[in-house]
Amino acid sequence: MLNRTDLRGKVPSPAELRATLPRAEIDVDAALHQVRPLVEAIRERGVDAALEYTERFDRVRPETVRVPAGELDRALAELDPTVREAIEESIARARKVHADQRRTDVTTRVVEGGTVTERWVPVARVGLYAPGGLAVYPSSVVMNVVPAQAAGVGSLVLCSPPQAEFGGLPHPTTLAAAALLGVDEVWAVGGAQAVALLAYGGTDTDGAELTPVDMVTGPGNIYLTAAKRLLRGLIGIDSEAGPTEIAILADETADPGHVAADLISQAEHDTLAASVLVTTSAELADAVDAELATRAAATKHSERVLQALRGRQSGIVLVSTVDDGLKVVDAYAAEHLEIQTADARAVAARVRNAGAVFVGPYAPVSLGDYCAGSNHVLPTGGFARHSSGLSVQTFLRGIHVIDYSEAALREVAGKVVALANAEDLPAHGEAVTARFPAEGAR
Ligand code: HSO
Ligand code: ZN
Repeated sequence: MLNRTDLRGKVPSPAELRATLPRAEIDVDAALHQVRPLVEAIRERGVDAALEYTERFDRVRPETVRVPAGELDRALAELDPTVREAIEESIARARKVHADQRRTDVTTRVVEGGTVTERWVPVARVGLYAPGGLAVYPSSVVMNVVPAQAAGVGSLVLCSPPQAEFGGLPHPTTLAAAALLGVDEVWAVGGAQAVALLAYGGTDTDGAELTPVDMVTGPGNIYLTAAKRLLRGLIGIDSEAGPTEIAILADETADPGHVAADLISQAEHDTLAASVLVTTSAELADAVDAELATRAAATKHSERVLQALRGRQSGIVLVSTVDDGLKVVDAYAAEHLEIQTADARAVAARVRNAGAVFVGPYAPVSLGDYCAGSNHVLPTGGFARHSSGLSVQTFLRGIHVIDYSEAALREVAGKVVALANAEDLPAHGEAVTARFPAEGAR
């Protein structure tokens, strides 16, 4: 079922590995051309333009783009109690983890009378995006909102596309999740339009104002990603989200049924989703393949799953040792990495590149998607080599506060002048010596 790459006895360098390992190619640049006029139109004509694009792409035109508060209450009242309890559990666990991520301000006494403090200040206003369409992601509402709230972001607005079948409102479970999280500003706008409207702001058909945001986070399709890329700078963005990836590093101790179920779980997201097994055991590889065949045929989204598993982005990589396997998964830098080997904890501790690591037989990626307490907005496409998933840190800025006394400045004045002169920027030095005229310079 899965493509095989045999690296037994010969693991190439990380750079070579990156070139050979399966990975979906997503051409965001191609989407930029299509998104640019849309962004321009929304900059010029705000909500009117956003509604035109909404009609074209979502085939529905909401009466007002701002979702009336009563609709949030209604969605919550009508939410299935079992789902409500599950969302509440997901929120509670995520809040626990994210509360511990809060940073405290640190003051360093550099010299007597001279301190530098790093003050962590939340972004003032953030736009969060929850996709609609094919999938409904109330869990992504949780994963975006919880860290922003834990960081202390004062103003949060959620955007999600309007759905024709819900009378031009976003999906009711998305609205209910927002209500449970205490987010009361929700706008029914999706994709690239949402990012542009959040960045530029606008006036609704009934006069309600959308105040521009400082930052936009949340996963979406390639057009949304293109809009984020175009507007980056005017607004801050999280890392670009591509199709979901799961890599599993397993040895002969892994249960092939579990491995197959986990590979399928992420393949369910998208035909471009990547499911990669890296294993030291050819027997396990065969057994997983067999399990995949039966399970993929039986699962609800069979067609999508099969396409993802058969795609060039998915596959099995055979290696000689767990050490070699670690080299492979580090080069791949998966969004999600499961370790299903003997002594999984020790192996997991050696991983350098992954969005999140799931340790041992009882930590499937689906647990992390919903209820582990960890965040599920994670770097894809190998970005885990240099980026992290969403966290409280995403929504904080560190401001350096420099506080020096006269004596402390005097003590280092000569060094500043020397560096200024070395850079041929003497006015920099003069800004210091001007404070000490008695010392001879001005
Ligand atoms: N696995 C996805 C998140 C998700 N799964 C949402 C289910 N719902 C990307 O980490
Ligand atoms: Zn998932």
